Amino acid sequence: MILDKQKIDSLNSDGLTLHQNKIQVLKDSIPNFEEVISKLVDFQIAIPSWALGTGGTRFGRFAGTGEPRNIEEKLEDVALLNDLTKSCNSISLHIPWDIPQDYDALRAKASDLGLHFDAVNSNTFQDQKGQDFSYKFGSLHHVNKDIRQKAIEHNIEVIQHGDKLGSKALSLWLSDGSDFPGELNFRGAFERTLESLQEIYKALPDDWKFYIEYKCFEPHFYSTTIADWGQSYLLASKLGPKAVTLVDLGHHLPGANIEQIVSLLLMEDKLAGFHFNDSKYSDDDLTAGSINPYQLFLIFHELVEGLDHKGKRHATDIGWMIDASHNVKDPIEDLLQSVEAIKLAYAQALIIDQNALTGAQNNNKVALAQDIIQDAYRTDVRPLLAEARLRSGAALSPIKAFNSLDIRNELVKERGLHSVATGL
Ligand code: LRH
Ligand code: MN
Ligand code: MN
Repeated sequence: MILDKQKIDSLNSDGLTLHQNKIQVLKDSIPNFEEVISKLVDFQIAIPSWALGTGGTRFGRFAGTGEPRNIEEKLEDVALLNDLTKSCNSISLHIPWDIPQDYDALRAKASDLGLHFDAVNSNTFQDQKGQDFSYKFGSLHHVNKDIRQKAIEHNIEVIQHGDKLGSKALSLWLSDGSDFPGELNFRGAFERTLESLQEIYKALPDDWKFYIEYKCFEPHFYSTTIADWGQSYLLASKLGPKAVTLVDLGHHLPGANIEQIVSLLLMEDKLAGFHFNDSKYSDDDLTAGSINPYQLFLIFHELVEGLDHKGKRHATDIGWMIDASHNVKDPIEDLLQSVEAIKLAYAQALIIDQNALTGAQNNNKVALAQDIIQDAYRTDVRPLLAEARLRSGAALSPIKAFNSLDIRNELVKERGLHSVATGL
């Protein structure tokens, strides 16, 4: 389904007067107003192919309706998201949940839709049909060299798929770990993982990055071989400059100060980027900003400050992606909410008075420092996002547009009620 631009324009004109009143207030009060708007226009967030169908949990999945049945339809869903927001112009594929067939045709379709391919993800956390070996006891850290080799080869194949599609990063989440004390020699597991990663690293094209994601637990419940940012950072440092640490917000122990982790990784040029989501307990994969929007804002505060300090570009020098999906919401609406929450946190961070904050910090004015950042956090920046969307030809209110244009029912008409997203 392709969105009719005229319908978006007509919805936008309905809400225009109210928007103009709201934006005027912000124009008058934000000194760097135009700079903020242009940064918001530039800021794009990749959509993971697996979030376009309902995610489910280990206890079951309640399928949605009109889910995309193949990569082409997944691209179409991302294009819908992008037409509504002009904030998500790429898709991240997961191999083998997505297996590209005709690379040229896929690239052409993506470019017709104004999209490109973000990082490609490998998968050695599941056995695939017909596989004559098992990842039950791990993959890249496995004690058996042949199984490690299979996992290495899979990652190299994923690079090859991505290369043909124009991706520039391999994203690796290694589920390898152990469930019981005594099961695993930690040092041996780490050394084998490093050796396996070195083989994969050798196959990376020069202009690629290698994202190494960490996760504190699950599917294993005693140890995980890449459990935290220290372990990922150690591997990334030993591997070389192309290897960097990926932060998935749901992959930390409760209470972790994620913003401080982000600040230090950025300082060391080792921050790959993000998998945005939110959680109350652990890897809940809830909509970004749905539980703790203040944490998201504090993370963006460190990002903006750190990227500016390094003279790096916000939009392109870090990999921004959503990794959230759930059982109960329409996946497109859910992703629209995540995109909105991420960009709100970014906008709030952009309007912090950095000079005043540095002054307060250098004079130990604790209450003042808190007030400065909370002043930005408590500003209603929703009209800034709406203005950025208006200027880029997107919808003033994406979720309202999704519902008034009855997009899900249009997709059901095309794909049927019971279509199931591949890989889920
Ligand atoms: C692991 C993880 C990882 C992806 C995705 C499917 O929990 O977040 O980023 O592979 O799940
Ligand atoms: Mn993730
Ligand atoms: Mn996860």
